[in-house]
Amino acid sequence: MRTARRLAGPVAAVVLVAAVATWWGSSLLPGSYAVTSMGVADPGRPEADAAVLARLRAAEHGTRGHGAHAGAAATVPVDRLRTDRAATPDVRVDLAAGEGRVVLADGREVRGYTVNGTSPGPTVEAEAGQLVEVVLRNVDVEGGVTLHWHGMDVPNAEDGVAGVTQDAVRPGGTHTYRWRMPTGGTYWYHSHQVSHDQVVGGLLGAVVVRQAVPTTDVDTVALVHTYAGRRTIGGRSGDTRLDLAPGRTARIRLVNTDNGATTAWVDGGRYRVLAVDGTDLNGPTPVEGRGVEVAAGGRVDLEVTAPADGSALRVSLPGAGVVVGPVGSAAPAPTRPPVDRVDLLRYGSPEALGALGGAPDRVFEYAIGRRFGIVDGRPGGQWTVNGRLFPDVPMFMVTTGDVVRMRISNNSGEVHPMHLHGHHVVVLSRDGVASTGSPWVVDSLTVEDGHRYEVAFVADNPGIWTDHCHNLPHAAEGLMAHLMYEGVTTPYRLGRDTANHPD
Ligand SMILES: [Cu+2]
Repeated sequence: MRTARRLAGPVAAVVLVAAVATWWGSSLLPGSYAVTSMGVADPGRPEADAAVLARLRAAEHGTRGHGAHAGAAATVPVDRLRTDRAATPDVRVDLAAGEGRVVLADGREVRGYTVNGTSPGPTVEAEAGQLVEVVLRNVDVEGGVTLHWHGMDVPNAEDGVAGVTQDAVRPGGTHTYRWRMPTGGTYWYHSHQVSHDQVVGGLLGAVVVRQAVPTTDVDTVALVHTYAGRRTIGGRSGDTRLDLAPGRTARIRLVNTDNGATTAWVDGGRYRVLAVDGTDLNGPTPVEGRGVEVAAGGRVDLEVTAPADGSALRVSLPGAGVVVGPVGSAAPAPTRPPVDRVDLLRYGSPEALGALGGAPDRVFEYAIGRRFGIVDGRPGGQWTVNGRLFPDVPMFMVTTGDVVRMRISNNSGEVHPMHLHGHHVVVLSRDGVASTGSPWVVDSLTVEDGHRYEVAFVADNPGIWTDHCHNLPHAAEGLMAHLMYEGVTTPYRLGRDTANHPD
C-alpha cells in the first residue's frame, strides 16, 4: 500500500510526460506532403442541407487525401492550368531576385531583398487584355524564390505559391509566368516562398493595368512598404512630390505591402476613392476630413485635384506622403490620421450583383479563433479555423461555376487581413448589415476582432488556391486554408524536408 502510494507520483509524471509527448508528436507535420493531403474537406452545402453537411462531415472527418473527392471526374494537375505558351507575349519583363544590401530611394541602406537591384522592384505595366510574360531569375536568394501576382486572378499554375503551384526557384534558376491583364486595376507582386521574411525584406513591386483612356491627367503608383521599421512610399520615407498644375487631376495608386492595415487621407484638399483592389467603385463621391483604410495587401486608388490657388495638397499616411501641386508649392502642415473613415460598405452607389446576390451553391464558414495548442511541435496560443488547428483546417471544396458564399468571422483577439488567391469576392454584409454602397470587391479584406463579413464569389478559376491571413507571420503560424476545385491535383510538395516553404 505504502509502495503504491510512493509510486503514484512518479507514475503520474511519466503518464503526463508520455501524454504530452504524444500530443506534441501528433502535431508534427510530415517532412514532405502535398497540400491536398491536408485539411478537412468541407463541401459547403447551403444551410438547408445542414443534415447532409453533418453527414458528409462525419464521413470525411479524419479522411486525408481529397483526390478521392474528385469522384468520377478526371483529375487535372495544376501544371495544366496555365496560360497558353504558344502566343507571342505583348509585354515581356525580366525580374531578377537578389538578397543582401538594399539601397532605398531615400539613400538609406537595409538588409533584405531586391528585384533588378532595387526594392521595390520595377512596376510591371501593360494594357488591359495584353499577354504579359515575366521571367523570374533567382540570382542569389539562398532560400529560393517565387513570384505571386497579388490580386490578379491568373491561372493556377501562374500563381507562384511554392509547394502548391510550383517549386521554389533555386539560385541560378528561372521560372516563367504568363497571364493576360484584366480590364484594369492596381496589383502587386511578391515572393510566396518564406514570405514572412522575403516580403517584409522587400521582394516585391507593383503591377498596373494602364488605362486605354486615362480618367485623370496623371497616374502614379505609391507603393507603401516599411523597411527596418520606417514607413516609405516607393522606398522614400517622409514626403514624395508629384508635380501637378492647378486644377489638374491625379490617380494615386496606393499599394499597402505591409503586414497591417493603414489609413490614407488628404491634407489640404478632397479626394475620391476610385478603386479598391483593382476594381472601380460605382459613383464615388468626394471625401473631406475623413481617412480611408488600405488593408494589408490591399490597394486603393485615390483621385485628387491640385488646388486651383496654386497650393499643394498631401496624400498622407502615417510616416509618409505624396505632396501634389505645382513645382515649388509648399506642402500643407501634416495632420494626424482622421478618426472618421470612409465606410466602404456605404460608399458610392449600389449596382445589381447578378448571380452573386442570388442563392449560393456552397456556403462556407471561415471562423477564426485562438486557443492553446501545438502546431508542428510549437506549443502556444494558436490560430484556429472553425475550431481546429492547422493542418486540420477546412479544404473548401468547389466545382467550376459554383456561386460561393463565405462567412468570415474573427474572435481571436487580433485583426486578420484575409486574402483569397485567384478570385475576387464581393462584400455582402458586415455584422449582418447589408452593403448599400458601390459593390465592394476585394481580394484583401480586413477582418477586425469581434466582426464578421459575408462575401460571395463565383468559382470560375479552377485550381488549388490559398486563402490565408496576409499578416504573414500569422500565415506562417498556420492561419491558412485552401479553396480547392474538385479533381485538381498538385505534383508539388511542401514541408521541412522539401525546399518549398510558401509562408
Ligand atoms: Cu492574421
